[in-house]
Amino acid sequence: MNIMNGKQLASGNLAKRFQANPVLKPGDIPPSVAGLKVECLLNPGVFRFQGRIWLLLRVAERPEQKPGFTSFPVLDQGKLRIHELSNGDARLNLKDPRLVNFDGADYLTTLSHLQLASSSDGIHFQVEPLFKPLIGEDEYESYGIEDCRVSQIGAVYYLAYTAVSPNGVAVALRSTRDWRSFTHHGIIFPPHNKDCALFEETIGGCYFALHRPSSPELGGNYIWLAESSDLLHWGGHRCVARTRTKMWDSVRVGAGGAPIRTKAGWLEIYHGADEDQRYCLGALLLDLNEPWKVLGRSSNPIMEPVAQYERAGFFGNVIFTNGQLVDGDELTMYYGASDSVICAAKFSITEILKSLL
Ligand code: MAN
Repeated sequence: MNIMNGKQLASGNLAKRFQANPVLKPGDIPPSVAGLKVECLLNPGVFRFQGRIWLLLRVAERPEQKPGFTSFPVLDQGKLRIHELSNGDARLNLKDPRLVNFDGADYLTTLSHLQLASSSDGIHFQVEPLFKPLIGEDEYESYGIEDCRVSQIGAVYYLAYTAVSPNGVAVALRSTRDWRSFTHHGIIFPPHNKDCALFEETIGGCYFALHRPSSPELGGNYIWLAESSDLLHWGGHRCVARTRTKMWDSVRVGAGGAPIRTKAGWLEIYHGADEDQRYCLGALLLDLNEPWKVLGRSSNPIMEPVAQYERAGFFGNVIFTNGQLVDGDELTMYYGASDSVICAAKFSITEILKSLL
């Protein structure tokens, strides 16, 4: 049974939230340049390195908004440029707080980069100013880089993240051994694609990735599986999880962090959103040797946005994860709450697996 703020939660909720939530919020990090404000700190990648627990934070910034105007930053050949539009302009559409639509073209309200923070206990994090932030580097990243999944394969950390630009929303890859020098491999899944989680070991000699292409006219926002011999060139595409009408994941689904090896199969925590853009978490269980075979899937969410910090914020009613730590049966999930702050919760892997039966 889960108790939060004295209230008992629905049985579908298996999460034990940290008392210290949020563990990081926008005020905990200075803006990357004068004139910008950190609007949201969210959706961290998670990994262990040199005996510590690390988060790769998504830092979303924009200028302080002046009354009557909407301004947002973009990168123009690596240089920061601010666009400013009058709110009175009939061509401006601000319906979705994450997007600026002007004259039919979409921009993002914030520009995101990635910054490292570390901790000895997984609760108290310090931002690591000596580690350089990762920022958008080329024409495919000029609207920023977001929601990075970190997968460790051998001694190499692979960073699969969302690269946003006028070319669309795509998945790009960088890799590092020491978090100081990086190899930028470019786009691995072209638009529209995001939510890419690389498996941390090969299966039958192949690398595997979950990813989320979107097919707007026919089809939808579904989780696909791909395989590769070098992590750069992907084929063998298969759709493994579609949205489900009238359920909590009826409009979009997308993978969370790297799939977790269990005796029962690969456990993948994923997000699902419904018609009201309410983002919950559920689980998928994939066959250990044939990961395109789905052995189980949550009928009810394992975690729903019910805490105050999950219900209200930059984009309310959102729990979004792209990283976790596993220690025996204990899974520590880090997540963005309401696209505003970073929180954490613990789960028992056994309890998640039982809920799939
Ligand atoms: C999309 C992405 C995420 C974000 C969610 C909820 O999936 O933009 O970064 O957290 O929407 O807004």
